Amino acid sequence: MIFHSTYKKPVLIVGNGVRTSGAQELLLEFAKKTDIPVLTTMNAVDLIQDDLKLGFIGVYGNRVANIILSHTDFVIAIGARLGLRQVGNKPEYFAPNAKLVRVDIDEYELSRTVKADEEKYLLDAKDFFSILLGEDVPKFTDWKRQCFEAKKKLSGYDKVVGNYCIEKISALLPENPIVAIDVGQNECWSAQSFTLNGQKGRLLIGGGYGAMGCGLPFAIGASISQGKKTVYCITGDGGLQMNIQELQAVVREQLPIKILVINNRVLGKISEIQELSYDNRFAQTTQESGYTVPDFEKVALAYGIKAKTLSDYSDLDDCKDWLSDEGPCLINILLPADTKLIPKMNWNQKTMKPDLDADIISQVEEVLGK
Ligand SMILES: Cc1ncc(C[n+]2csc(CCOP(=O)(O)OP(=O)(O)O)c2C)c(N)n1
Repeated sequence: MIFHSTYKKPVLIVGNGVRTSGAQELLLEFAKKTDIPVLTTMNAVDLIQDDLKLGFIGVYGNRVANIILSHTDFVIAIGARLGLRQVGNKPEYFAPNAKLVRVDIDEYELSRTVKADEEKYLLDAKDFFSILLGEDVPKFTDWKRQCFEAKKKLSGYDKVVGNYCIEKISALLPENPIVAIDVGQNECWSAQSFTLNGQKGRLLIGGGYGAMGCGLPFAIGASISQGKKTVYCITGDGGLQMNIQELQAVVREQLPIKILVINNRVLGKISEIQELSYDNRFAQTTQESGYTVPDFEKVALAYGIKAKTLSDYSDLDDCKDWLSDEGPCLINILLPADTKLIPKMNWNQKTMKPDLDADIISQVEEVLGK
């Protein structure tokens, strides 16, 4: 028996293991049957859409997802590593009031302890969902409603230009797009703010590997594996420069890959840390400190790929046709160099930066506390 009647505010945390085990349908069936709120890891943001989507947990996660975690009394983590990026470096602040159940097929991951009294199941996610579906689990409709009310209250917060840019891109893509994403701020903005149209779209995220430069090769592999299907590639300027020679593979193989460069002309994820945590001591991350970018439009044109530079993401409407035609393209979207990635979990605390108004936080706490 996994569920006990004492639990009033349970959540699932699902990781990409749920997809690799082929358990997505079972997850949806269980979530709909029980109304248990579902949170995801960053790698698994594309598992849950529409009226079930609350967001992802962790260091750069959606604030509402992390706040819900602090209110829950029961967490079942399935196919989710629960590593440092998800838990933070103070495990006692991770779901502090909750009993934790962890399900994984990787014995090594389960050999780590997140909470002293956690319950572990060395099981395939599909098998575990079959067990859950066989149990007599009550419905948690009120708790789910509270979670979505909290999400609504926070919906106007924690957005910067990178998030708006991703929202704009996702609004222009067709149903069920395949989107390959690089590493850095662009990756986190995508995870935070991409809305997939349809249930079968994919956001391919390298996640824990942190392999800058993966975006374009990821897109090439995804396109070829799907019979040269259209794939959208979201990348930073630094990531693109790491494997820029693969533009030739796009041309040679005639792949309809649409490259969207989120170009802030800095190695943003790192320059931001150097600014905020190292007293503005930039090193090889900004123009003044030894990092520069080429004119990506000209580079793409030299490879024979049509390209355009946009000084504002809102001009993306002008590229609508390019996003749906048969050929490759590169759209170089300029963002301010000082764009920040928010919110971010405070390493030694249970809160996220920036602090929000005490009033909105207490409203959210009240909604979830009822
Ligand atoms: C191969 C590799 N080198 C370095 C890093 C460390 N790193 C992570 S994000 C990042 C900056 C990425 O810059 P950019 O591609 O311009 O994206 P942005 O963060 O500005 O969106 C760096 C250097 C890494 N993850 N992988």
